[in-house]
This record gives sequence, C-alpha cells and structure tokens, in this order.
Amino acid sequence: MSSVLRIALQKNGRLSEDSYQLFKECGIRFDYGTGKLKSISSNFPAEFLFLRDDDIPGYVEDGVADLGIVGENVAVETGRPVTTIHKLGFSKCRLSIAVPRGVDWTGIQHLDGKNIATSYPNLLGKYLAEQGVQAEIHEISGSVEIAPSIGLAEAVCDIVSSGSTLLSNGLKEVETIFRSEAILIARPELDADKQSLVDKLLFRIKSVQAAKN
Ligand code: PRT
Ligand code: ZN
Repeated sequence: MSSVLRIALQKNGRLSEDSYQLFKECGIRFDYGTGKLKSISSNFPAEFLFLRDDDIPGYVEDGVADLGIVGENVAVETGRPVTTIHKLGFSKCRLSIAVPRGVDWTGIQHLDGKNIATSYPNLLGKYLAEQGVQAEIHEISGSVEIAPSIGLAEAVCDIVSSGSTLLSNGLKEVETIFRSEAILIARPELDADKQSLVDKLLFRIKSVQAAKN
C-alpha cells in the first residue's frame, strides 16, 4: 500500500482557518468544518486529523500523526521531541509578562518573591531562571488575565496579540519572553516514502509563501 501522510490540525481555534487555507492554496482538497474528526484528501495522499492544539505535539511524537500545525508557544511549552520543519507566518503572537497598570515597573527583579499566573509554566520558569528571578508560578489553564484582580497573583504571563485583553483587565505588558507563530512540526524519523511526500508538500507551501511576498 502506498504511503499516506497523517496531518494533525487544530479542530476549532485560532490556527484552524489559516491552516485549512494553507492547504487549500497548496491545491490540497479535504473536507473541513463538517464536525468530523478525520478527513481524507481527494487529490493528495494525506489524511487530516482535527484535534485540540495542545495534544498535537504528543500525537506527532507518538507517530499517530506524521505532521502537525501548532503555535511555537505550544510546541516549546510541551517540550515534546518533534522537529520544526517550517515556519508558517500566521497566528503571530507573543508571550508576555503583564502587571496591574498602576504598578511602578522597575524591571524584572520586581517579580522576586511574587506570584505569577500563567498557562506556560515551562517557558516562564526557564525565563525567570535565566534572569535570576525567584517567583512563584501559579499554573492556570484559562482566563489568566483575571488573576491579579481576584487576588490570585501579582502578575500574569500570557499570550498577547493586539493587547486589548490586557487593557480591558487593567494590566500593562512589561516584558516579552517569547515570540511565536504557527509552525509545521514533524515526527523525527519518517520513512523514505513519507519523507518524499513531506518534501512535495513543503515545496508547495514555499511556493505559496513566495507568491505572497
Ligand atoms: O481548543 P484548543 O485547545 O485547540 O485551542 P486553544 O483555546 O488552546 O488555543 P487558541 O485557538 O486560542 O490559540 C491557538 C494558538 O493561536 C495559540 O497557541 C497561539 O500560538 C496563537 N495565538 C495567536 C493566540 C493569540 N493569537 C491570542 N490572542 N492564542 C491565544 N490568544 C489569546 C490570549 O490567550 C489572550 O487571552 O487571546 C487573548 C489576547 O489577545 P489580544 O488580541 O487581546 O491581545
Ligand atoms: Zn489549546
């Protein structure tokens, strides 16, 4: 049987539409947005799996999927040994530390001994260690920006795009610790047949990107 690439995409979220558009522009057709969790392309040897973004690096590591699209923030935070094969240029954002607007920010040492709420304990922990700051990391999975106003933490570390969520929660961005965009990740060991399909796909992706620049 000839090889079929299994590609994991976010089911429903900020990466979904652009991921689908990318394949569409590459001339690869598949059903999307039908509520199904799997879809086989009608004109390229690929099968698409629709998953939560946080699960994608693990599925790629385990070989359930050969390729996946995730934010670099998620790929690095999960720490899975997957290979980044291409940067895709969409879903750009940054992971930043923010504090209540009234705080007189004098630098990262301000956080010594403080509580910081985040969904990115690994990225934040590494950054604080590099800066020599000893702070308490409080991991929460969502609505991080509300933490200071309910007394849960003195600062937050969260994804920022326009900055309006921080603003509407009375916070100001003081340090950017990581810059992210969507990336194509792959299982480190692909057999020759699959690698040649990945090469074909990458060629198309690069052509689409070149045409836009
Ligand atoms: O359900 P599932 O687990 O699949 O999705 P999710 O809710 O975990 O992720 P999703 O869809 O919100 O984001 C997917 C990826 O998009 C992230 O991992 C980032 O790589 C990227 N991305 C780009 C963003 C944003 N922009 C973004 N603005 N991810 C989250 N946000 C959130 C942020 O957490 C904050 O609450 O939007 C708010 C800030 O936005 P601004 O514009 O107000 O600054
Ligand atoms: Zn998620």
